[in-house]
Amino acid sequence: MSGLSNLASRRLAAGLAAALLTATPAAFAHGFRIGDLEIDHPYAVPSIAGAPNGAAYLRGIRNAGDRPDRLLGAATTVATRVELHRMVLDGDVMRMRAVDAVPLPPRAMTSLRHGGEYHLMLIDLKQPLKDGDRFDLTLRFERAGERAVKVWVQTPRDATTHRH
Ligand SMILES: [Cu+2]
Repeated sequence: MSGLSNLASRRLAAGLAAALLTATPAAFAHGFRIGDLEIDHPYAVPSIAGAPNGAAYLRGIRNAGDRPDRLLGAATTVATRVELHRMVLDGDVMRMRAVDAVPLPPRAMTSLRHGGEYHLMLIDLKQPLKDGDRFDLTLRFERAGERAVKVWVQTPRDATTHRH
């Protein structure tokens, strides 16, 4: 298959997936459960050439229980370590700060989408992250314990450059 037709078919597949996602969100996203937590669609953006770090996100984590939980950290085979980062406004500049935990209030969905308040920073990538890749990530929760998830590398349509 030539590069062009491959690209065209990938675009078609992406467009089809987006259309199906809009129609039936649950069927075409991927998700995981542990205890009261529903982990919705872990994903990462392709890494920038030469960049030491990458970023991973989740569409959200829904705490369906009555008690608060917290995301305390994560580990992955593709990076030396993972940090929890929070975007904070410093004067009129958005900066990222490493935080100890991401709070997961009961009966609520907490978003960790790109461009949002929280994300996972993949420190010291061992390999570049390319569109279509999958990698393993283990999330560690204060109450629910540990859960291994699969992260999908993809380019969001509204992707912005993430610099560190
Ligand atoms: Cu960050």
